Amino acid sequence: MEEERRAKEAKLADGELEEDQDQLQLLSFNDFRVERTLKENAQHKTIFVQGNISGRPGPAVVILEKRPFSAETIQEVLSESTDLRFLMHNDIYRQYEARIESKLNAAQATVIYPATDELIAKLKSQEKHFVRETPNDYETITKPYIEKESQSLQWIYNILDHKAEQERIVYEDPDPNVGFVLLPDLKWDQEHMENLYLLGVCHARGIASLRDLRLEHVPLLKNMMQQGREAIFNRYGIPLSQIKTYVHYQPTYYHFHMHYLHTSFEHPGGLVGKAHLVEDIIDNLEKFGTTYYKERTLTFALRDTETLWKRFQKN
Ligand code: G7M
Repeated sequence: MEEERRAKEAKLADGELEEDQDQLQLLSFNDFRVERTLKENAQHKTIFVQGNISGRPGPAVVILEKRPFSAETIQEVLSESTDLRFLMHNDIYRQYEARIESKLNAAQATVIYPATDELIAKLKSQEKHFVRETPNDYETITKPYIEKESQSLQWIYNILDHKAEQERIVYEDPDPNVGFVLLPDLKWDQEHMENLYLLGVCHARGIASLRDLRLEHVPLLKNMMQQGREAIFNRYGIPLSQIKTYVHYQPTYYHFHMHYLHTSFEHPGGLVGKAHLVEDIIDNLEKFGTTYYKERTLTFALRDTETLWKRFQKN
């Protein structure tokens, strides 16, 4: 299964195969059958569902997230187009269920097909465990996992080669050493500035993650952080001091990339045990030397369904 996927990826990279998933253009969820709910979160107004698309083998995952209200359309919401169903009255307090017309009440839907077992395991809500990864653990446990079992990087290569999401690019520096592509993260609807979330993907290949960063990468880090923030300010008007930049360790995808979020957006990916501020990374490399991340024991959280957690358990 894993070998098949890698062989297909190699063919795709060589242009021998047309990307058949590109034919999957859904107009509704008519062909989608729900199998199970992987995770739901009332606070974030999200649900992660595993199911099947009729006529297509293997599982698909749908992630639905209700979009926040926006000041621009609130007058349209608070108009005769919204029906009110009375729920209760007490003194000055009245509660209704508001039935808002569908175009003002949209949800963001992300469809992942075909969804790998590893990705499903990652999305499924599970207990988290902290792991302390020594440099030796990295060589003997994490590196073999990255080489054999980590998620495909095809979507990243498609972005860098302008084969996908080309029209969404906010900024690009084509330099092969310090250059990168900046574009909206899959999670952002590009409308609500308080949820602003972009991704910077470097052109340089061979930096799998934080672990591989050395002093020679400081110009890349500074360039991605500074130019990325300036591009966000130029496009969206968010002050530089309100854009936080961090990288994940462990990431899901092992091609170096940076997350850019509005400071008001407290995404779970920004928690301790996952997020490393870019300013701190630069400082550590400059003050403590090029092998800082090579020699450190790094601590992070993994879900107990993740393959990497199982690999750490075996050792
Ligand atoms: O944990 P890690 O640092 O690997 O996070 C990867 C980020 O890439 C997440 O924030 C995802 O939402 C984002 N992402 C994943 N995919 C598959 C895509 C994609 O196809 N396009 C874009 N723009 N972002 C993606």
